[in-house]
Amino acid sequence: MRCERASTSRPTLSAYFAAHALLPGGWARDVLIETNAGGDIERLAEGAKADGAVRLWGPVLPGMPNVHSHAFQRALAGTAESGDPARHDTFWTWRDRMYRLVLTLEPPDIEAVATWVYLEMLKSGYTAVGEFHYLFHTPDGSRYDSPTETADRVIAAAERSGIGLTLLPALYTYSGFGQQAPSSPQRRFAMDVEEFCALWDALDARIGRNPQCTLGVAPHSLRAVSPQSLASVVTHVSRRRPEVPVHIHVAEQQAEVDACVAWCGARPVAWLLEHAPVSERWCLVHATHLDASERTRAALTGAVAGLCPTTEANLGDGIFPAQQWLAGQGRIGIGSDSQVTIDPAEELRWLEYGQRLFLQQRAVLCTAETPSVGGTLYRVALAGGAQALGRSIGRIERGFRADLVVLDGENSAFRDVTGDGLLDRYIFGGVREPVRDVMVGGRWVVANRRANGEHAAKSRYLRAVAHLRERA
Ligand code: NGQ
Ligand code: ZN
Repeated sequence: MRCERASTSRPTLSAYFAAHALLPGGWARDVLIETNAGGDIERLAEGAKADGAVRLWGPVLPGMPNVHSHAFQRALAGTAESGDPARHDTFWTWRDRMYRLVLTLEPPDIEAVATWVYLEMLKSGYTAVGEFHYLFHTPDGSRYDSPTETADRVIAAAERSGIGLTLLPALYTYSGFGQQAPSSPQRRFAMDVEEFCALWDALDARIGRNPQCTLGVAPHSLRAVSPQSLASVVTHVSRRRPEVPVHIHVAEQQAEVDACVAWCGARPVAWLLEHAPVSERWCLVHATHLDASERTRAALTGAVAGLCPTTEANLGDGIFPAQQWLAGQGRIGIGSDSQVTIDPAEELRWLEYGQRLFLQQRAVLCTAETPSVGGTLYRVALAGGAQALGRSIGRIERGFRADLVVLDGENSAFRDVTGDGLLDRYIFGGVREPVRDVMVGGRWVVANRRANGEHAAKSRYLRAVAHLRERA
């Protein structure tokens, strides 16, 4: 990935003027945002004059981080929705279908699908993504000449689209608790700790210091690693980079919880809290199944719960106890995971709706200080998302990346409303195409709803998907 460096001479600033912008201290009026050549916010003034600044077309939000993506699964979205009344369709039968897709993707397909998915993310208001990447080997399990072959494709896709990337290479060694041998389709990603650490080091060298891209690590799940391999990879990467984000799928399915209890006598989150240095650096993806003690203790670590409400609904995972989690100071980030939905507003809406349906209440995820549900959810997901992705994002503030989402000020939903009411309309108002323009790292990547290179990226995506269907 190209490294944008701030020039050592006086940086050229670009100036933008927003009538309304969501700043860390709250909604502000007449905000002048100046960005430097390195893509950071250099200056910020409230109650300012527009002067020569570019006027933005609507209310301005910090771009939303997407903490959990498997980009390639876009090719499966909407194709696995028929069932058989005679048998239960479950997460595990869906996973068999997903694995069939896994065995058809060649590196150019991985790049074409990811590029298009990242453009879709940008158009919907995500400005950064955590790509939980595990398709490292060839479809028959042999190794590519370059161990970073497929990760390079993900990096290239992020670079071409313009989205900020936290690459999360995944260690996947076993098919189940107690170090069960990987299944046949898992040959595409199964590897041991030694091979994984060499790969991680190669990626670390490849990415280097880059304001648009950073590296994390992802022990896939407690099912897929052993206590020793989990400890080894976390120690290895932390020695090189103590601040590195650690992401893990943790308690998504009840069957997974049951298998964990059968293996060690403890539930997965309880086991993890006992045996791993869970902290603010960690993102507990699909921490769906928590008992009261796990919930309280996990929230206190400062780890982010990585929630993907539309995927969790699609896969029949269960409902995360978001009300109690937030009441216990728990942190939350949102993700598009299997890409059945690529829209932060829809993830946040379903996070709230899951609680409403379960509790038979309204306006659940809000606080006395922030009575607006939209205002609460958007802020919570910005803070948790930025933390989980380990980059300076999620705030319109000096020194942070200039990642901005401009809502469509001409849409009637956003007229005659200010402050958090805008976020309630955005998330719950049934607004079609609410996002107009998107800036990432000081660069416009979506202008008037069109993403840079959208046409070519879409053709490449459609061609890739057609090939995949032929190969399936
Ligand atoms: C994944 N997806 O890594 O893509 C998983 C399925 C697995 C979700 N957990 C694979 N939603 O869990 O082994
Ligand atoms: Zn996942």
